[in-house]
Amino acid sequence: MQVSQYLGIPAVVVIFVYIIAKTFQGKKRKRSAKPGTVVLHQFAPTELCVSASPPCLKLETFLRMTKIPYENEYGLKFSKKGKIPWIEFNGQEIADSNFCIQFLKKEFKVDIDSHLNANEKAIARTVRTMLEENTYWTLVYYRFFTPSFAERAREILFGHLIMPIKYLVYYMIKRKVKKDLWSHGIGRHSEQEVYGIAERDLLAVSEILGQKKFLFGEKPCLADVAVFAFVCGATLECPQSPFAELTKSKAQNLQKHAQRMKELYFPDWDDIISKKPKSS
Ligand SMILES: N[C@@H](CCC(=O)N[C@@H](CS)C(=O)NCC(=O)O)C(=O)O
Repeated sequence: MQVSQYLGIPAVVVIFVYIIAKTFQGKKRKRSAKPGTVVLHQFAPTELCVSASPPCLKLETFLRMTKIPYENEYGLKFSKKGKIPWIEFNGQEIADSNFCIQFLKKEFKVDIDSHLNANEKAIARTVRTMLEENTYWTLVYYRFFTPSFAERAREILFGHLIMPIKYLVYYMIKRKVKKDLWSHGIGRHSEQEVYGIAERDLLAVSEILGQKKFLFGEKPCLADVAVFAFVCGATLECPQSPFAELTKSKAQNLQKHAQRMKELYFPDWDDIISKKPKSS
């Protein structure tokens, strides 16, 4: 017997819309932070990663590198553009990690790319954009369409919801992700082709990095932050994935690079993940 037969379809729809609204809107959009402090809206840490989301981890690492005062607001409150992460600063809301970084660079007069020459800046942008606009989607594919990981993804994102709701919400999100992957184009390829794309992207980054400490020498830049964020999300968070395999074999320098970044900017990594702060 279906629930709708007990309650009627309109009641089921109303309850469902109510729960979804509560889940995604939160009670209060803005939180009060001290003037001059950035509020970073992002997903809560998992037991493996400070943030499983590359754009979130990139933005938090940038804040730490530049020593900009910030507070985390963990949850599923999406920006006006419909994505996470986003920031609030002195009453303003800025969406999209790259627009947040642009804003913060101006506001705090910081530039983590100032040591790069014009050619390096061009390569850095190319690396970051490839990881964020192309390789990222191979990770989304892995997370939502590898059965063993999909279960974990459901718990990470919606584990705090009650039993049937988390399955329902996850089912809807998975359908949306399938459409997103199709629209991007990557969703039209076979699994083998998708991971082939990921491998070629990551090997390109690995080649540029070579034996250097960071992409352009001794000092990390924003592209290093993007590499770090992607590698953590794809390997620490997904230890059984083809990405993790690659960083254990042909691209070991990427894993070492991530470890270096982690030691520099997240000495408290284990502390953060062991406390498992919850979404608000
Ligand atoms: N270009 C954005 C990408 C952010 C992004 O893709 N966030 C994902 C989570 S990792 C998201 O919010 N997805 C929800 C959606 O696409 O509807 C940024 O750099 O902030």
